[in-house]
Amino acid sequence: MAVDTPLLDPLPPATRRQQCGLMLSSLLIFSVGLLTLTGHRSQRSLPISPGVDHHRTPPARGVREGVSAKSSPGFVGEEERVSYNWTNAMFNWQRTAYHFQPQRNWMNDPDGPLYHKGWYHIFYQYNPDSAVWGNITWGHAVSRDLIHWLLLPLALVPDRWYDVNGVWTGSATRHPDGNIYMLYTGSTGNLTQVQNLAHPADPSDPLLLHWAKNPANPVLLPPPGIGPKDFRDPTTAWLGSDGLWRVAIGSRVEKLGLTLVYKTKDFLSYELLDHYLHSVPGTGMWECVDFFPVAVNGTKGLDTSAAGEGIKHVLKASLDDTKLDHFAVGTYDPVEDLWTPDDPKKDVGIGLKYDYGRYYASKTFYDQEKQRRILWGWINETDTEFDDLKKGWASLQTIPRTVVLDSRTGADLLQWPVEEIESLRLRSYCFEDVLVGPGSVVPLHIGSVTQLDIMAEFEVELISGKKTGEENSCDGGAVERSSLGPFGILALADASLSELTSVFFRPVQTTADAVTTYFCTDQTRSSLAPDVFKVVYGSSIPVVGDEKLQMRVLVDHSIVESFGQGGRRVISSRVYPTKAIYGDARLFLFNNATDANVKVKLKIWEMNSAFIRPYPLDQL
Ligand code: DQQ
Repeated sequence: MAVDTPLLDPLPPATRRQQCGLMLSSLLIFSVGLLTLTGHRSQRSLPISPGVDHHRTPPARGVREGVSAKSSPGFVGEEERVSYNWTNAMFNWQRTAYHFQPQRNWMNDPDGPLYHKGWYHIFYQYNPDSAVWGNITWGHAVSRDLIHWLLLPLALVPDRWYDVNGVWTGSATRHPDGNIYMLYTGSTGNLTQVQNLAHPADPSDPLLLHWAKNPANPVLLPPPGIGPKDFRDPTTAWLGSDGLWRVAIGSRVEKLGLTLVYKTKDFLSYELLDHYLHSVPGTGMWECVDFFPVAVNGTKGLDTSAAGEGIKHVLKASLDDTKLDHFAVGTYDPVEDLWTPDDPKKDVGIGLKYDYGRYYASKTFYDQEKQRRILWGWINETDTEFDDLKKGWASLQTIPRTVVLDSRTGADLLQWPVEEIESLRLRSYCFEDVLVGPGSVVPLHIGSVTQLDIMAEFEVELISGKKTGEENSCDGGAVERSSLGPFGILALADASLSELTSVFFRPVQTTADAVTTYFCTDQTRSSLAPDVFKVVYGSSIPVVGDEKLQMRVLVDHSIVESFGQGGRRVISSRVYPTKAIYGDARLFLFNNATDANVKVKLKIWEMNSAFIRPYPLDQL
């Protein structure tokens, strides 16, 4: 494969790699890049062309069993697709290097995260037998730093009548007396969803290797009026001033998405409240509800039971209908056990999302060691299950993110990769004041670009009169030009720009005095393969006061995780390039504005791989 075409190779070698601290004052700009960028729009659609290697999409098993379909959204319902001629080298490249994933097979939701005696624990929905959803158990891993992981034996397996069809999602509650209560959903032989309780067999074991199911299981059955397949995913419990714990469980009544609340003293017997914590018409089944306090001011996380002055509460639901995690910030009344959104127009399911990309079934926990709230989220594949079976694995977890209320807007959350990820940073490169003119692509000559942590800051300079009435969304992708954007980075691009994943801002002059900015990821050209899902993701993003436009992008092989304005908006994408892999992957800046220059400041680190391997149990 050609490494550098004349188009991209005019920089003298001395300017290619600048160690941090040196200024890169000028870079050549290639306006032909614009033509290259605009010439591939047709790749956004994925026609099924006649070919020899057709395959059948496996039937969605999750729906039958009462949970979301687990196939890629673009492929559900399609009977046949063309299969790309993937090589083992391509499949091997897709495996991530510093995101958590088991060694093989299928993983979905994070479960019961907690910190215990010096170890972070993550449990996860896991199929030990295959790379597709089914036969769900709880995988288990521990870490000292949330980055390097040691895989432990399965924590919970479907071996009782009340979970024989799957040990589904659940949450941990740490009692002030030191006990851990693990509540999880079991799917019974007739697919009824019930709630069960498990305990560490030996709470003094830092690894929490063995788990015991409570003899009183199931501790909760679907209440009257709730469908047997609409009752799942208990939250971490929070303690009320009456000394009783509250547990929330997601459900629906027809299209009314809702959260039930139970009170309990001992996690064995429960009283169902006669009202919902909250409900939103038209939102359908709420899976994986999460409910937690955030400080109005300050950067510390709060214990799940914190309530009162200076505290807001976040309610999150993973919507079965949208396959996205929707949240709202609001006020919790701990006496009435009611939660009210601050802005009813941005209620759960109709307002903000944690992540505008491929992201679902998230869960937070309070890290009492570092007084922070940490958010885990599941990132599924967007290729076909057929290819996942060939690869032998599917899906990963995000880098754990701290989550706090955005004190500048008062209405958003800020999600940010835990600081421990910085321990993976290797060689760094600084680029100062890179000028990218309208319609230009600028190569960033650094070392390997498949494992990166990129911080970029953009200043926009309008070079002609203001224009209003232009495209006002992410929908047009990186190729839809307007006077002020889009501009950003092209990650995982090949030298000829036939494959690229763009992460960009699009400021739009909505009125003579106001600019609305969008933060977007365009995957439509991320791969030449026809059998992967390629869309444009994104959202408007508040830019407050004199803030510059800032993005952080974590590139880790087939995942590109992007944070705009300090994590006010987040987009996670899965991408499967065929050419822009290994040493043939490149990184570029681009500016597709018609009437603006952008000046870019970048700091980029190559990232080490994390150790994720089995715990050496024989050495215990
Ligand atoms: N995954 C679990 C369910 C949950 C769904 C089953 C969300 O408990 O509702 O694997 O992805």
